[in-house]
Amino acid sequence: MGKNVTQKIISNHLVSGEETLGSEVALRIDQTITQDATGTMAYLQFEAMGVPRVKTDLSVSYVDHNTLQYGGFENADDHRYLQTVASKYGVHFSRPGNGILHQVHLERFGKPGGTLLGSDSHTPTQGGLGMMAMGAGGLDVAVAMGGGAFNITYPKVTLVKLTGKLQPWVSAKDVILELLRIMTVKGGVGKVIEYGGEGVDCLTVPERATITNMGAELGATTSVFPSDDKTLEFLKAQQREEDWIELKADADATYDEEIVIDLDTLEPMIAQPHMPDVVCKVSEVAGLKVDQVCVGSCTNSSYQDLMTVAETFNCCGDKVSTGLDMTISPGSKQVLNMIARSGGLSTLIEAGCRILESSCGPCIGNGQSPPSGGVSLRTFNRNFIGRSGTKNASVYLVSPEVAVASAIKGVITDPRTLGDYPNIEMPTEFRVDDSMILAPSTAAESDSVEIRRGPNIAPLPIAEALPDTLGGSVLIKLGDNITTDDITPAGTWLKYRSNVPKYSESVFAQINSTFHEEAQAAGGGFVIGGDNYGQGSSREHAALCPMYLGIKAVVAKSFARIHKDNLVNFGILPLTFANSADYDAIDASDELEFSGLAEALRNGNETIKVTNKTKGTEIALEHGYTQRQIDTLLAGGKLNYTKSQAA
Ligand code: MIC
Ligand code: SF4
Repeated sequence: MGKNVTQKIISNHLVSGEETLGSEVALRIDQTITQDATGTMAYLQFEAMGVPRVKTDLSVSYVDHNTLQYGGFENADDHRYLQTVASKYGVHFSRPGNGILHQVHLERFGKPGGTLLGSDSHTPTQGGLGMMAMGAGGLDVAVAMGGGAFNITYPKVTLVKLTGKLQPWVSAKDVILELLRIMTVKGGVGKVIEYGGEGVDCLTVPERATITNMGAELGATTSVFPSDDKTLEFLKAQQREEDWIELKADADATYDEEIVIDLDTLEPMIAQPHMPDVVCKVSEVAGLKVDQVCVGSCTNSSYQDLMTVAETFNCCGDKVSTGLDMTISPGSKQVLNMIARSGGLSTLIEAGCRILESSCGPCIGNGQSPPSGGVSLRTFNRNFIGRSGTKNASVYLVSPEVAVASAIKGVITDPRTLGDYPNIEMPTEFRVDDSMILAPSTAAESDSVEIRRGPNIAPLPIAEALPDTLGGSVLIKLGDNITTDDITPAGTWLKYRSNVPKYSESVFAQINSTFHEEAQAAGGGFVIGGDNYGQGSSREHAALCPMYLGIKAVVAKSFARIHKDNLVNFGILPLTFANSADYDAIDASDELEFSGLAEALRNGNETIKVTNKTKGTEIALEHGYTQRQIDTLLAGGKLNYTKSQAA
């Protein structure tokens, strides 16, 4: 039987496991990427593993998140640590200013048919090149750098069939917003989203990458496009033709599910506050006054995106409305340089845009927090409450076309009302200059490279082996779709990513500012969640910091994939209600006890019982762990487990 693109890549990288739906497979990882906000932990963990050099084909460490943090040495120390540790262990280092990891990796390194593991949830961006690229916690990436396989549940493959052709002023962002409307933020869990159909032909690689990037918001394992002539065109334009292979689904390939999106009739779409799946047509909310427009992020900061914005100002001879602020963050140095040379940058400056660095910037809450109660339109991928830094702001997610139309008019505007579409083509030649990517030391030189650590780099906390009895109280009870930004916020906290004791003060701080003190005073305890607990970012801090505070288990209706893996990696038990109605049978402050826990896991029991001592009831929980996850939990997390395996 024929195979689809996903199945082909999995087969070519299979280390162990059965290629059947739902079984755990271990995959060989060709490349890894990290960014500074998750990278310091990944490299501290890599160091703790004691492997002398990375064993991947290519590993790259990017600095793009905390590039401009105000008030202290922390970020600069982190950057210095990252640069030295990369050089020592054989990792390429992309300097601050070179751009956002996903954009730069697409330009310079991603390879069709390969596998990539990244400590960032938007790693699937490289699916735009036909790569199987997955987000994971830093520890999983560290293990992959050490040559270890990455485990996934053999996914369902959903075919998203694109028919027709994008119409003027409608772009790739609208495709993924429409898919989010259809599938919701948990619709992709356990699935790979594979794109096909004739509509694929009208999309350039950067456009495809916008779509696969935001597949992260569906909760999908990853998203992937075929590798075709368009892929070859892009790689040629990046002077990397030799990286191309053709990769297409066989004619008789089958899929577990099929969704059709008709590009001919697709309209400009918008995600409303405060979730990426609260999507409607722009025309339905047109006219709403806007206070801020931000263009950029790993979703929409390519040359084509920014030139579309510039040319729209140009054609209409217009400026940014006096009622709002507009910022532009180019995705990479290459993009910034090219819009500068083509005159686009000057158009943007003349129009009144504020030009920011090539980095994540406002997307991760570094600057540009909207005014109180303000409306912010962003070409980004996440609009979770508070992520912008202003809790009562309303953040909308849109395409660059909608962003510029609204910036000109001062209110949310359907760009189709503007006139002729500029229709920017992908360049046939990009300006290639890798001088901001530093090659590592050679193996022979590596001994003489000194790793430099500042005081912000705190030692790694390590979990303890799982005891047989776990007791304590419910420290917090939460609803559905709790994000990792709710658990460990970014913004002003970001500079403590290498300092777990300090960063742990942020845990659930947006919900209860004294949570960390209460947790520590109680000697730890439990968290209760609803559906899709831990969605959003891959930050393992959302497990590591709760572990540091003594959280022993999270009981929820369901979990997001990366976060569930991160909990296991740090020795916290993710458990689900056998009967979701039992969510109502546990309240905050209830005393819970698990007895015979380790024993039950060792014996392969599929159900675990927890006693609610306050209510005098017993509740059945499920875990769905694989043997590897059980061994990891029993050992007290992945670092302990990996070390014991190596020994
Ligand atoms: C994000 O978009 O939330 C981040 C910051 O890029 C994260 C990683 C992180 O928390 O450091 C992600 O998406 O994984
Ligand atoms: Fe950076 Fe935002 Fe992309 Fe995360 S989503 S990698 S913060 S640009």
